[in-house]
Amino acid sequence: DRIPIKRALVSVYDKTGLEELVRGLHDAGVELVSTGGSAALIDGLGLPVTKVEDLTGFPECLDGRVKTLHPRVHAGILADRRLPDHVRQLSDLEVAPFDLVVVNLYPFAATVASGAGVQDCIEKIDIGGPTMVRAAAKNHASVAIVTDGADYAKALEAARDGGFTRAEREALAAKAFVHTATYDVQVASWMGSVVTDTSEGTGFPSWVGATWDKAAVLRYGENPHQPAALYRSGHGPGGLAAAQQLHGKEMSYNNYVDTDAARRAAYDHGDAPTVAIIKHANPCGIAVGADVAEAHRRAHECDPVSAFGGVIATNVEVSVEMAEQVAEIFTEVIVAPGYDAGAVEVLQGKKNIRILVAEPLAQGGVEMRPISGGLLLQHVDRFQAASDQGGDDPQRWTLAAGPVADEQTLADLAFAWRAVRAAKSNAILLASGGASVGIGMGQVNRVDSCRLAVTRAGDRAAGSVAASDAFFPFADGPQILLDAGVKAIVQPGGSVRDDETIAACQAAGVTMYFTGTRHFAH
Ligand code: 93A
Repeated sequence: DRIPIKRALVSVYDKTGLEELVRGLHDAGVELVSTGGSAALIDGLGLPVTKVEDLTGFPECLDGRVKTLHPRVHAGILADRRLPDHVRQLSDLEVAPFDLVVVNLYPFAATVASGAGVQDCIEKIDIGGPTMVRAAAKNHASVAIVTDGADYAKALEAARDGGFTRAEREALAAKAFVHTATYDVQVASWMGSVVTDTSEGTGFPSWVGATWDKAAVLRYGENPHQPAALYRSGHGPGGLAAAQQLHGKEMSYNNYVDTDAARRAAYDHGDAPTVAIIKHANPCGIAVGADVAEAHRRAHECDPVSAFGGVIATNVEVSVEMAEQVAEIFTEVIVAPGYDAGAVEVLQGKKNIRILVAEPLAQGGVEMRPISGGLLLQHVDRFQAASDQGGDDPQRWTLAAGPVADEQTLADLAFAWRAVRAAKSNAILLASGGASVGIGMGQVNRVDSCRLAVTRAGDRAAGSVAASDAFFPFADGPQILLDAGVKAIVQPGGSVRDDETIAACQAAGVTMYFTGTRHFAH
């Protein structure tokens, strides 16, 4: 699956190592095509080179903004040579394909860091470069993409040895997409802090509006002195941002935060009717039930004091029976994928409750969190992450102490393990019969979370099971659970002091499973 390198497109801003690369490519019989500055350097070495302008028949223009943005370049990169039709079209159009693309981008981040002015920074936003990089990476079946000088030696070796293998081209393509994604995040976060648009009174950066659609100006943010708005992603599933409100006051910023957390918690238990009650983005009760009304009763029982003024989410339609229960309790928001006939009318009896319909939570995706001067992106945490060490499926857990759990205990452990990640770390969740009975969360050490969970559970701690979102670093936390009468524990394991926790469980005759995988939520 090697593809011989016969023709290479070279367009690099940073010319470090370029001489050695192009000499080597030339010696290996590779034809070179290149942009202005890069072509001049190659020409200066006395090597034959085709200028992109000569290839396209179109001059580099607009101060270099348009150099390689031309179909003669991009058809040569994007043709999938496994497809006879692509090969035929190239030949009809008299476009020769590229086997190798070598690009490094305008130094945007370094220009910003040098203190350059806004316009200079804008000129350093590379457009043609990432376009070539992404095109070549997409078409890695036919083309190898090199974006890093550290890979030049490999490229030379490949040119001499019949080309890169498919696996090598794939790895280079993945690296290239990371490179362009990082680059765009640098641009986006710089624009966010520099190019601000205060015309709408919110003081939000204009790129926000370029990326998302403004859906509502909120009364205020987390506090009354913070201007706030809701933006909706123009792509993908609508989610909470596109929820329909059937009743009640306007949604507030904090309502959205809590409702989002509630939905996450409610959609973690598969098809089982599930109810999560959230306050300040943390659960004060999560339960599954034979029906949604039962799930709600049991979620509410976990911590009725905290559930006052809470946000309720379900993963199934709200029944009239559940609506009657909710109508008894002061509730800020209820969100569900739908409502049985008559349920909305019952809820509407409460003037202030916000009633939302939102499509089921889509799993997966990417989430963002801004930090000062930047933006963090990550894939959303998900279940069933089977790893070499274990996974979320109880079948993959390792028995670390005590007897094998009976079916009911294992089901409770599985529920607790799924529910615990709805609480902010450090999180300890006690459960019994598919309902949380005590949750300790958001503490800066795991011992306090254990204490909190046990205190909240009261006499329900005895005979319950416990889940910990990450491993116990010491046996002190588990000892609190054991002293309270917890009958089984599930946790990731992996601490250097696991043996102390195992010994404590053994001494108490309590079952403990290791999942080998953790679910922090900060
Ligand atoms: O201004 S651009 O965004 N427009 C383009 O069409 C284009 N094509 C290549 N920048 C473009 N490039 C970039 O030029 C490459 O990413 C590379 O960083 C640089 C190489 O230019 P030269 O070979 O003239 O030094």
